[in-house]
Amino acid sequence: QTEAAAAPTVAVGVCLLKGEKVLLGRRCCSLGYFTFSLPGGHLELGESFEECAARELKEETGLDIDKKRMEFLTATTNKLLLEGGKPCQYASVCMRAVMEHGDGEPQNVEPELCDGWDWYEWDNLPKPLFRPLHNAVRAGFNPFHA
Ligand code: 8DG
Ligand code: MG
Ligand code: MG
Repeated sequence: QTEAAAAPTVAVGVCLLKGEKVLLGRRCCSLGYFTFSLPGGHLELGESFEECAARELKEETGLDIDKKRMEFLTATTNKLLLEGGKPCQYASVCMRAVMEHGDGEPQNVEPELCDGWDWYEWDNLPKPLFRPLHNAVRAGFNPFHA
């Protein structure tokens, strides 16, 4: 986000499920450095949540999942926090898609931002989790039963 980020931002996280597992990647950018995060990013002007989820997934993993396969989950949050001393507000939306035969494997398209993608069981998530995901898990969120 730019200098004058006075307005709230909308963030979209994507729970990509494969069997009993969910896709996470370890971040290697400054925000949430070394934590495991869902693919995701910021909603762009004019985008639907489904379009944003499909675009971010494609940009970050190379996977082509049609926006029609993106399901809206009701696990939304709206948080005011400090980022580098500045107040930032994130409204976060969570989307879900289920991997199908022929979808291929995720690639690490943005190696400057992510160490790599892997599949993890929800009951055995890696640590530390990216803050928004950590908070959701602590609040009882589970994309397999949402
Ligand atoms: P973009 O420029 O591609 O739009 O964004 P990005 O570079 O992919 O951004 P990001 O840091 O991955 O995510 C954007 C913001 O969204 C980040 O500041 C934190 C917030 N965020 C949530 N929930 C989630 C989530 O589940 N996954 C991700 N990746 N970000 C999330 O509030
Ligand atoms: Mg992105
Ligand atoms: Mg991202």
